[in-house]
Amino acid sequence: MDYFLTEEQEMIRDLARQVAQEKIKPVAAEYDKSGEFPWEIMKQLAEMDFFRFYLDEAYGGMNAGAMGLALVTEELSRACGGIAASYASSMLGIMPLQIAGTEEQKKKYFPGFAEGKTLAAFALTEPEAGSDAGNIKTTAKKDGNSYVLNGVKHFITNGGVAQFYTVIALTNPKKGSRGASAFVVEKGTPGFSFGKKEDKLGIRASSTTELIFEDCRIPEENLIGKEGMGFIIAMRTLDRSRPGVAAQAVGIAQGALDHALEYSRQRIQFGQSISSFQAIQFKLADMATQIEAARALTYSVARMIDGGASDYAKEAAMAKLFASDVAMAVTVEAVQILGGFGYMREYPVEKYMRDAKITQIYEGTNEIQRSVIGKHLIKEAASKK
Ligand code: COS
Repeated sequence: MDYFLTEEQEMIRDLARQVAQEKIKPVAAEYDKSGEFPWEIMKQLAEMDFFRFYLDEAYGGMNAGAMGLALVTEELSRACGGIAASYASSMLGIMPLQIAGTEEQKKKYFPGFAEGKTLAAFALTEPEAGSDAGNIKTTAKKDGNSYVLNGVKHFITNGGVAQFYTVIALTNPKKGSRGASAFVVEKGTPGFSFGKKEDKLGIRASSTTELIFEDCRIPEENLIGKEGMGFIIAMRTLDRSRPGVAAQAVGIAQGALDHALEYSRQRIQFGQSISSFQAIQFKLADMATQIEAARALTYSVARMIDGGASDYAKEAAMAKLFASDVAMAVTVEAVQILGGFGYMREYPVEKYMRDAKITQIYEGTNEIQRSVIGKHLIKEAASKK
């Protein structure tokens, strides 16, 4: 389908596709097996200016917006969902600063990020605050010109590898989520350490760890926005990042379809290639149609964000929900087309199925996305009366 991309968007997509197919695809299985962080790939992406795409020109960026980020994330995911997650989570990490950071904070953190010298991470989730994000317990107590952080964040993508972390913590625990604030915390700050590294089903090239804060003192300048704005900043961050998860899901699904289609043309059974059987053709047709619908929705939401829409929470949730369900369904079908070979680690398709699963879970489970969409529908209906 022709999405009438601008020349710049086509250039970004083509470059991402080339890097993904030439540099990432050949090593995806290796990183999946070892679970090691793809430093070498991140270095190459940095050298090719990939960390500039999503930033404003004023800070060394290229202003490619949500659409640029979606195109890159999709292409990287088509080759490896885990490597794409490491890249996209870094963009997630800077979003709170883009939304509510001061000029000083942007000038401090963005230029190095644009050059690919630093990675970032976003830390909201805690053991008792997953879907119920308002139930965080980490505290940030004001003490003179500092805040002192105590608590544990878990399941943090880019944990340990990022140089700076945007962290949501309670400055007024009595107020619950309305007493939450956002901070930037640098790796190496005394009292800030990393706990266990998770051993995951999929996206194994990405690093997922606990963050531990024990009397971690940070300067008051590290507050992002105002005290009490943390939950809203976190929700607005997720509104922006969910189309990125949708793009990751589209890419994973497309990668699985690419393999299944190729295999079906090569595989001979009953004296002919299995692609000549209607049973296989119908599967391929459904997979391709679902992917295109997911892509169209994802790009539309990205364009809505870049077009300056003020509220896109519902549409972002729709894209994430739809595309991730498509990714799961398509990757399961891809394994089915490859049959016994699809089940073997020797073939790349089972990895796509494992990588797809997280897109239905992180940055808000699909049950949470349905709840966000439902609440918006009811609110919109009520406001029309
Ligand atoms: N943009 C701006 N403000 C928002 C918002 C959004 N998208 N969503 C909620 N808010 C505001 C509400 O307007 C409300 O403001 P007031 O306190 O001034 O009334 C406040 O935030 C609380 O909203 P709500 O009552 O809807 O919060 P809940 O505690 O019921 O939780 C959900 C809302 C479930 C949607 C939220 O907790 C969520 O998204 N959970 C999933 C978290 C997630 O995605 N985790 C992934 C980890 S991060 S990778």
